[in-house]
Amino acid sequence: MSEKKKPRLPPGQVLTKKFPVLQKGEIPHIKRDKYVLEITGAVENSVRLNLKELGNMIDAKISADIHCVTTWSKFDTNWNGIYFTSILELVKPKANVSFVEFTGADLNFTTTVPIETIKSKNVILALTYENQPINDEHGGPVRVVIPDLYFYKSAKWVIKITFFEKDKPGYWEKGGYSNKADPWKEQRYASND
Ligand SMILES: Nc1nc2c(c(=O)[nH]1)N[C@H]1C(S)=C(S)[C@@H](COP(=O)(O)O)O[C@H]1N2
Ligand SMILES: [Mo]
Repeated sequence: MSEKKKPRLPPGQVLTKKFPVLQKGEIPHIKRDKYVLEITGAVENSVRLNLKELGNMIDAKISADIHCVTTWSKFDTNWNGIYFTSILELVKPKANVSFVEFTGADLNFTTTVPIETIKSKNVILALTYENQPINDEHGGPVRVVIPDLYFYKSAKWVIKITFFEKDKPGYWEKGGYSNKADPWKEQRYASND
């Protein structure tokens, strides 16, 4: 008996070889030597880390297929960065923490995911794309990569990570997009949840 194999392209998606650039507004241009990431909220140990400190924490390398809710997918994108399990060890979230929020430098952009999501071994805080520092268009110097969810959950230009006890709707989520965002379940809109 052959097991039914999961297709590589989620339902309703179209494969592209290009790497489209997508954001709600203007592309922020962050000075690499001024960049600071604040990690705070319901944690024992809030931290502020510069790019050099983050670079020293790199411990992850992933190859991921990514899926945008506007229907493009791209296979085999390669990123290096930091596992969130390493970040959790550093900041020590309080016992009742259940969500994490990412804030982009394009202010007002936020997105949240359950804390379980970021413990996955294919979810990272990325510092390189194809072994080069991430450019401004794709969210440099630091972005999130969560391949298992529609790509709007993968915040670009992350300047703040906040741990919460309760969820808070993010930018696209407030606009009617799914808070769960599972491409395999085609959870594009809140009405699909
Ligand atoms: N800060 C920030 N992150 C963001 C967005 C945004 O508007 N601002 N858009 C999201 C959306 S909808 C997508 S598809 C991806 C696009 O990433 P890319 O431009 O590297 O392809 O970024 C996500 N992260
Ligand atoms: Mo998107």
